[in-house]
Amino acid sequence: LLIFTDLDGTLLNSDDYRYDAALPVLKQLQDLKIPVIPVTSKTRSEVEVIREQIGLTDAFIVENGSAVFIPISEQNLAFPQTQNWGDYDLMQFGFNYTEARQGLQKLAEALNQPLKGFADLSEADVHQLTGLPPEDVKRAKSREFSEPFVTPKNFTSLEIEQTVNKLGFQVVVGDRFSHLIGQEAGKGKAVQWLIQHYQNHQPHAKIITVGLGNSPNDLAMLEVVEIPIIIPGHKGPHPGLENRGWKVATASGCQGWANAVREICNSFKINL
Ligand code: 2M8
Repeated sequence: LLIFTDLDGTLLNSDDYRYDAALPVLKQLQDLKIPVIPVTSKTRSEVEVIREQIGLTDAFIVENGSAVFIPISEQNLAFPQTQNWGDYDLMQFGFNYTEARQGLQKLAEALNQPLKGFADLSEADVHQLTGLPPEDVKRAKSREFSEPFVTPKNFTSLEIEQTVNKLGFQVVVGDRFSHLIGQEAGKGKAVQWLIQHYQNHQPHAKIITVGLGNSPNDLAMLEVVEIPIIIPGHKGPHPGLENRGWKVATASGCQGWANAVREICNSFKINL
């Protein structure tokens, strides 16, 4: 079993970023050596802190599928195509941050509209927009591959997407923020790449992939796993994820995550 999971609104509650209800399940998964792989809009620096807090040790995917970080201590896995990045093997799909910033400037020109990226926002602005505590704001602002910007209200998602694509970038449009990422990046691509490498390492194993997400920016990930699970918000599943026949967890946030993962594991006779 390989478990791919979004963080905000999925493993972490959307309002208070808590994860306590999922801790017992996470601990059991670690004991059973079942990898839990974050797949998130967050930065490496943000994910490093969360991994440490919740005891995750496996690979993780950051900035909307811009990069996969594989801890070098996982010596047993040989990952070609990667480069060394501190304590990790890095597989980069996206641009670097300077390129993402240039892309945002081009987008602002093409839309003839000033746009505010994370680098243009003060720490106080980001705190106000996200509710993240100050030390986490710093980590959210330390981007390496992509730039989130405040979604402009006077354009449709389609208009933003079409303009961005013409400029040679991709955009993941969210309610609050949109994320400018490289054309080769994406949660689906990064997850597929990582599944392939786990499979290459264990060619005879039947690897079953589970994905958990709560928003349309998780679609690409949910589409490439065998068992996609939607974590609903307080008012139910996000409208962008409805009518796909996918399993919906019985609660929102970390409680829903824990319930759903426990149920899936039990269905494979892994008793949590
Ligand atoms: C941003 O990401 C969220 C989704 O996770 C969003 O687009 O609303 C990112 O900047 C991320 O780094 C940050 O932690 C998060 C905080 O809510 O906002």
